[in-house]
Amino acid sequence: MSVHAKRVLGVTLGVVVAGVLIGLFIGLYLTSSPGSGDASAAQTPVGAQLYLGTVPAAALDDPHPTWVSYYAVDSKSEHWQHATTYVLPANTLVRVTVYQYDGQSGLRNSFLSQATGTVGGGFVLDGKPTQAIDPDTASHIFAIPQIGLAVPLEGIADSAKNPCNNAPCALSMDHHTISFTFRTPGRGLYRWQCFVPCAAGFIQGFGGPMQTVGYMDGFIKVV
Ligand SMILES: [Cu+2]
Repeated sequence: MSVHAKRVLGVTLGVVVAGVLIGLFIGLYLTSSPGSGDASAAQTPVGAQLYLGTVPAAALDDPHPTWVSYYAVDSKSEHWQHATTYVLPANTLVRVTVYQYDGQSGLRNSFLSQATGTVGGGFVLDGKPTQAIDPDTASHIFAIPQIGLAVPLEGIADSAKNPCNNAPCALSMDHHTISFTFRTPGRGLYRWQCFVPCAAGFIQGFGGPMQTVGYMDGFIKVV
C-alpha cells in the first residue's frame, strides 16, 4: 500500500470512529434524562425529595401528645419519624411533598396565603397548580424566612368524614397533598417555621408547639 493510500485509509477510519462516537454521545447521553417518580417531577429535574406530614396532634406516646406537629414521613405516608431537622444538599432543587392532615386555623396575615420563593412561584395542591389559598382555610405554613420561601398548607374541612387525630396518619384518611420545589442555598443551618397561629389552647395560638423546636419549628441543615 502506498503512503498516500495509508493516509486515506487512516483519515477514513478516523472519520468513521468519530462519527460513531458522536452518534453514541447523542443517542446515549444527550437524549437520556434522569428517572423520575411522577409527571410533575419530570418537568423539573430535582436532586432531592423531602416528605413531610402535618398533624393536629403528635403521637399518643409523644411527650406532648396534644401538640400540633410536623413529622418526617416517607412517600407513602407509612413511616413516621418525629423529626423537624432535615438534611438537604446545597444548591440543589428539592421537591417537598407535605401530607397535611390538620384542620383549618386561618392566617392573621393574609399575605402568607400566597406562595413565595418556590421554583415557578407556586405550588401544587391536590394535583392542581396553585398560587394562593383562602387565608381562612390555612392550616400551616412551611417557611424558611432567610431564603424568602413560604408555602401555605390548606387545612381539611370541618366536615371531613375520616380525619386523623394523632400521628401517624395514613393516606386513606382525610388530607391534602401539597408539593413544591425550591432551590437550597449554600451550606449552613437555616431555620424553618410555621406562621399560622395553630397552637390550640395557647394564648393567641402562638405558644407551645409554635415556640418549641420539634413541632412547628425546625432547621434545614444544608450540607
Ligand atoms: Cu402550624
